[in-house]
Amino acid sequence: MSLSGQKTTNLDAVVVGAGFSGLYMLYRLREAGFSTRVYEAGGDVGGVWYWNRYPGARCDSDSVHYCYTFSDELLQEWTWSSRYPEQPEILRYLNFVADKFNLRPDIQFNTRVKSAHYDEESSRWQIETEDGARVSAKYFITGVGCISTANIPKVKGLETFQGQWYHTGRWPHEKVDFTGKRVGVVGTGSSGVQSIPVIAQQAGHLTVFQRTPQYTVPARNHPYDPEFVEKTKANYPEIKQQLRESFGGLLVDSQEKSALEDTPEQRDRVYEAAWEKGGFGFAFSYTDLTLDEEANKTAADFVRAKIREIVKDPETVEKLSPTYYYGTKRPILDTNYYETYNRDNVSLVDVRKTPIVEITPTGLRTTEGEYELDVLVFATGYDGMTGTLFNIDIRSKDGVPLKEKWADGAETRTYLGIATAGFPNLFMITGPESPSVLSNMPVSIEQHVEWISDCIEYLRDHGIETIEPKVEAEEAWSRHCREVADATLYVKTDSWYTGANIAGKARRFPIYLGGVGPYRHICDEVAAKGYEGFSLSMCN
Ligand code: NA7
Repeated sequence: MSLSGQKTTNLDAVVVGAGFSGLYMLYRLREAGFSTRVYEAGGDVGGVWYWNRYPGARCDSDSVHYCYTFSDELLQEWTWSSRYPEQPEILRYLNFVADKFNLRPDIQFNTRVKSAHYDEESSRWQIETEDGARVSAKYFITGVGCISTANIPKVKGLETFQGQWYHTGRWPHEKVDFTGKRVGVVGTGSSGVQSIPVIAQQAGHLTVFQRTPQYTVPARNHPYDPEFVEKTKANYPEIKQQLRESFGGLLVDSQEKSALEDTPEQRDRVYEAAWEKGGFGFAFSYTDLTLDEEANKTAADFVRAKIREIVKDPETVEKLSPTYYYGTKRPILDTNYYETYNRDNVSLVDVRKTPIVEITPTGLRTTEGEYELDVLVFATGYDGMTGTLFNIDIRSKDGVPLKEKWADGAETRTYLGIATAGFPNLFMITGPESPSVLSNMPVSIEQHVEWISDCIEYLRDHGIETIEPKVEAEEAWSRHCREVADATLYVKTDSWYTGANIAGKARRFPIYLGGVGPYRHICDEVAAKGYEGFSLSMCN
């Protein structure tokens, strides 16, 4: 019994989140015989694909690679319609997975985990949900996603707005009708770039409020032809292996050389071919685009030239032309993004030059003037990487909140991006300092889930009660992670990767850039050496 008189449920594992991570974690743990419950804040499965229902939302890794590969049967049964399907299709896929493996009975929806405190005496996590239920679990596993806590700017006057306003990551289930309306979109990251061309087709007038212009490359989405699907399904064992060994969890044509080894004419041909093919291949055209300033400039110049070629109005070209290092914010894929600015019903406001002052009952006011709006869309992103973890009051064996442990310093401080010292039996799927958001997420998720479930089975089979990183192993990993990042241009750009989009957030680069394949080998070696770098304590 808990102090409140409520009965405490005892489980082997509690998993937070029923997206790609949580669904597979549940499947693996249940298969291994562990009693497991998943808590999910949303009303159904899907994670990011449950919440992100904005117009134009779609994946930007090829769908045949943006999926689970753990079940051959699943790979054969599910057929993707196109290269980058829209959100409803991806959500249908995750529902299909949940039904196929009968996962729903162990998922509690509409339930947010409020706190998870480690109790050293019982060697268990004491978990409380927002509705007051208490659960005790040996293992606490977060599958909360890296970008799931919406960043809604604290603009004066939002509560006075008489129109409708939405955040792309908290989109309503009902269709939002923009027909004939005066719409404002704030933000031009992936969500803005995907939604702007679609909204523009319906809106009476669309005003885009842009703070940082972006490099974006055509997605070139297209339906898959049946022959391609058949061939892919036949080759999945090989594809799966290639994805797992690859740098980014993607299969792209990349040239294993510096951009500076080619002549300007050769480079143009390479970039043009990648532009025509569409997708993330452009970002991998050469090996040093995010390493070397001069190499980077060649890709940046190419995209800026494309903007000049596509967009008719010179003033808009000027506003749309990015100046940061190409690829150091999340690369974006689009369908007719730059072209959209040639429409008569679309205008672009540079809110870096003329900042947003307030939202009024009838619109949005910048230092330059007021824009009358019926609908306002915030495509303003997320408190990424740590935001959602910090929303849960996670406390160490010494009662230290995770948020406090990670408050200061140049590094987030994890071991392998999976665990953190002081928090025994806590596992983070695609946690900070793992490849996570700079990889094709399902590939990284599968790797973590398999590593974690293998680890938990090992603990059980060897009579081990707890596992926890040694401080020195954690320090070495965090340092390695930072050193790899410091050798790149990523750290020189303000982005949600570095936390610069959230006021007061520690500025770091909590993503491992050593590559998905090499990272997998590091993790496997740690396990093969009996979980080297972890302290293991035996059951009494
Ligand atoms: P992003 O990529 O963080 O983009 C958010 C955009 O919103 C970006 O253009 C921001 O400008 C802009 N922003 C944020 N706050 C403000 C304020 N206060 N005023 C004006 N503009 C603002 O989020 P997305 O949802 O597009 O994409 C998230 C990830 O989802 C994406 O990277 C993929 O992994 C999928 P900034 O660049 O910070 O100047």
